[in-house]
Amino acid sequence: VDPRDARLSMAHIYVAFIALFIGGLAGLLQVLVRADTIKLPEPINYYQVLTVHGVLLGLILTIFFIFGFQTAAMSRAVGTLTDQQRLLGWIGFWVMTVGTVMAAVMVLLNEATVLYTFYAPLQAHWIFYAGLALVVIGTWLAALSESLRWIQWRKENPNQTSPLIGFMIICNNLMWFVATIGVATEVLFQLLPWSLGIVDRVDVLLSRTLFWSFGHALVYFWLLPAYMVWYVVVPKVIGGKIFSDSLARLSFIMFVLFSVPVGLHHQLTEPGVDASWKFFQVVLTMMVVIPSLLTAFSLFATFELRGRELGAKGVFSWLKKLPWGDVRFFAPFIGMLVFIPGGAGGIVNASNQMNQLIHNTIWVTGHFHLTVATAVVLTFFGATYWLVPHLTGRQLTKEMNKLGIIQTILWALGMGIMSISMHAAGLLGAPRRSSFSDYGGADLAKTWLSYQVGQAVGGTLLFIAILLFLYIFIKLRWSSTHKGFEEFPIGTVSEHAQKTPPILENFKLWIVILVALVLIAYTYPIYDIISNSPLGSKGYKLW
Ligand code: HAS
Repeated sequence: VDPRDARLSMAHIYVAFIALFIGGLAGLLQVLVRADTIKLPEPINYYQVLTVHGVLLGLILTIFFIFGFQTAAMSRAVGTLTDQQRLLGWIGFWVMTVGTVMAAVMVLLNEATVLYTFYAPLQAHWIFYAGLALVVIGTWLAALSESLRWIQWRKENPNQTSPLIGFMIICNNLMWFVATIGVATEVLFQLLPWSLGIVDRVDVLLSRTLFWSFGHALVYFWLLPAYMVWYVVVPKVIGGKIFSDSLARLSFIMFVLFSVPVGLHHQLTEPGVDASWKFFQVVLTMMVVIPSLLTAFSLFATFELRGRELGAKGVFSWLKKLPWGDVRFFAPFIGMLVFIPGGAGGIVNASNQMNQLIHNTIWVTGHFHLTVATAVVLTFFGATYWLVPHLTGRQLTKEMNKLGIIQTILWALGMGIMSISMHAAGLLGAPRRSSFSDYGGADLAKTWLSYQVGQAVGGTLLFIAILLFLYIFIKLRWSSTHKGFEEFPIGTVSEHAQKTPPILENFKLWIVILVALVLIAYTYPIYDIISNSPLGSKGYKLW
């Protein structure tokens, strides 16, 4: 990666890891409070800490890391950014950073204790919403800067298939542009005017619906960069080949099509939305499971083919041939493994009857700690171990590799203990997003206690793992003893794979289908919400 692009990428990564430290500390406080081990000193309250945790880890760590990673990957695989593209990237970075500081200050002042989902009726200071709006605008500029580089490549190489990781970044950015329209509408036309006192009331159902039209695509925006590492980087690290270029592209296109029109599966218990629309979006949710199943198939194939190439004969003996001692493989692999139960939990959540049981319980928190906080974040950690030395002219030494393996094991162990406890307590009815309470000595609440201790043990291990990760990061970034060269691994496609059909790169077609699906899935439900709004005859003047 060109050093000028590397600087832009690293700037994002610094902000991401500052967020990781503060957000992780907030997480530690939460598990300790829930287990009744500590009490927060006045005037700090539980929901304030929960908001710090969710916003910094769910939004800031992920968004900044993803744009840092994508900028570096675009520069490496497609080509160095032009000066204008890089300038746009820097403007995006600063707009996002200013927005983050505005939002973070309001949360720390307890003026925006609205959790990371921030929809009405919880209300924050307008500076928090303005900060979030800037973060979104900044991401658009960052995404545009990367996308322009890819468009330039297409012009310079007509009728050729673009580099796989570049194509994947375009898919992720396209999904992001479309997904953020809903949340930008909510922030600009509902939350900002409301918090500024320009309007007295906003429609809460509309606010939630607009949020979730973005909220589920957000989870795939987190996931797809991890998939980029799984599809493109891991095959190179293990010395194998990408199983199929077409299959990888097909799965990304399916994410583009089906990630946005599925938000209602977060609102299955919402009384104000007609069941038929929920059913329709649940069908689309099951469609968005398919690309993950394609991915699982493709990864198994990559691993097995490589193992066989190295002489494995038995049904599973290829597993033994994988490079278990290499953290660049080990961390993302553990992420993949954990994604199997995480994804299965998602299918449970999306099934209407089972959703009635788990909705708003701590089961859901367990689900997303397996998916985003393990499958995705462990992959990001694994990528950091080679990306940061690559970008800063250093090397992943044997000693750091070993520490990375220990860090991965600690993370998997901590998350395993915490998430299993969360799933179990959730099935017993323990609510999510609540501080410690014995609920007036209720018998049911007593059954949750041991699981809350489990969560505290897991959460403490996780905080230790964060400290170890940051130590490795600082060593890899600044220690002069690590000077050298580290590869940015990009795999090549297997010679047995079929040629990629050009239709997969026909974004005009995919955009038309995507817009049609979003319009079908949301036009009527939103019309229905507005026309039945409790704001009465002023229903159309919601903002
Ligand atoms: Fe989810 C709630 C449904 C995936 C994150 N989800 C959440 C929330 C978050 C989140 C943050 O339908 C909470 C939001 C809030 O605060 O309220 N989710 C799904 C479904 C999927 C899914 C159907 N979720 C994710 C991913 C996330 C994520 C990915 C983050 C990155 N989720 C829901 C629903 C709710 C929900 C409801 C709302 C619940 C409620 O009522 O509130 C699917 O996309 C999952 C498909 C995945 C698979 C797994 C494929 C496995 C692979 C690994 C292969 C492994 C290998 C290694 C090769 C089917 C690809 C193998 C090696 C060996 C040796 C074995």
